[in-house]
Amino acid sequence: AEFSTASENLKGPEFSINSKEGYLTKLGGLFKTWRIRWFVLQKNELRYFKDKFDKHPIRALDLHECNECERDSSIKGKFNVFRLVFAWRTFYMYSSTDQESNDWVQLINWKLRRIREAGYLPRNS
Ligand code: 4IP
Repeated sequence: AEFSTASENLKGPEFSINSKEGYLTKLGGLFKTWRIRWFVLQKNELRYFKDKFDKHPIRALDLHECNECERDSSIKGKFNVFRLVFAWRTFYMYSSTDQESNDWVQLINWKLRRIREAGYLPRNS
């Protein structure tokens, strides 16, 4: 299904209160470059796009496979960072405000708790 990103008020029906989208600056994998990307969290999937109007995500992350999402203060000179830990990679990203990062971390953790409560444990590798 499609949803409009043109206005905050024009979301499709699947874009519930448990969804979130916005710009985050993320760290590259092997090559450590910070890039601004459009992130969309829907159901148990976090996708990021090169920009807001792209149809195809750069990557879709399945939260079933996520081990942890926490605020992170290990990166010098970057504020509001949080990390998303998978067996195969840890993603680092930050938003422009402390509140915004907390909102992402809280919503993702709410989803992670629900996944755990449903009995799902991430694979080790
Ligand atoms: C890229 O650096 C971007 O940071 C990519 O992020 C990242 O891929 C690449 O990681 C990194 O090399 P340049 O833009 O300078 O080429 P994005 O995909 O958001 O554009 P990830 O895996 O983080 O998406 P490696 O692991 O491919 O080096």
